Amino acid sequence: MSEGSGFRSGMVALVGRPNVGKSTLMNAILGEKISIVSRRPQTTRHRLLGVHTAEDAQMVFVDTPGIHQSKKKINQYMVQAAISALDGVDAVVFVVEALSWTDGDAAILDRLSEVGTPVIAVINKSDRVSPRERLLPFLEEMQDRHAFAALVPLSAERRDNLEPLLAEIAGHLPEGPPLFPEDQITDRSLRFLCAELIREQVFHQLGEEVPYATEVQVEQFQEEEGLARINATVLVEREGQKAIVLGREGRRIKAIGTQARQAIEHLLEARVHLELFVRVREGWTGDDRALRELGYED
Ligand SMILES: Nc1nc2c(ncn2[C@@H]2O[C@H](COP(=O)(O)OP(=O)(O)O)[C@@H](O)[C@H]2O)c(=O)[nH]1
Ligand SMILES: [Mg+2]
Repeated sequence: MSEGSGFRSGMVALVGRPNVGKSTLMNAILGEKISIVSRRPQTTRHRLLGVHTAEDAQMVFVDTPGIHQSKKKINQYMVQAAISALDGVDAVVFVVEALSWTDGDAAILDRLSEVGTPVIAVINKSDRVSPRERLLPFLEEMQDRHAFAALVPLSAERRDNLEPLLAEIAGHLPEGPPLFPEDQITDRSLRFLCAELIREQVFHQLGEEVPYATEVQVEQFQEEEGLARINATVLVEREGQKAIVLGREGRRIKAIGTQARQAIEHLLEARVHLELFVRVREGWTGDDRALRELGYED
């Protein structure tokens, strides 16, 4: 990329309260699932980069855990990860849910107002609003709340109206060469993404508090001629949770493994042999050392 070619590149933070669709939006833009999604809040735990390279611009999205209040150590880690993602970005995409403005949104907007970075508001889940005119008063209220660089109603799930958002973002990026090779879509390893796809199934298949007490670690990851052999441990905090993850006659862990294997096969474009083990690590969500060992760094 020669100088003055007009190519733009930069970093874009995706922020918003839990469950508004930040990860869905990043996956929709990338056309590839790299960030896991569920109906429940706080599915995303780590900062994750998603690289979108177009003809004239490269935008590096920072998907973050949602910003919310909590006393639990692991939750504080997640909020810190979200807030530090605002450092040094060229634009912020603030995701809210159509027709739903909460105290949580207001608290985040307060923090964003302290940063000098342009903020683009995405009004997600617009597919739920019909007729479309019902959005207009909400858009007007949004306009009064902050001098947003733009307001973009869209549906991340249906990949509807993403283009205006991408054009808007590109306009805020400085001229410069790509930050990542154009075939790279994330900063995370396949190993990490596989662990996340297993964790996503825990979120999908287990109710109540168990997913929040669960972590997944890939112990072995071997790729050979179109076949990947993966061994992973599902960590929980207590014996009772282990029994739930295993399920009667091991049926639950088997179903988790089957669904996760399919998702991993899709990601790797290879056949996958997946073995899952369940282990108890007492109180890991409140233990600094355990959190560090499991990759929750400051
Ligand atoms: N109807 C609808 N649901 C969506 C849309 N985007 C995300 N969702 C759903 O909202 C939930 C939370 O999404 P997720 O991306 O995990 O939210 P995050 O916590 O902000 O990352 C999931 O059940 C998604 O399927 C959308 O555009 N329309
Ligand atoms: Mg998320």
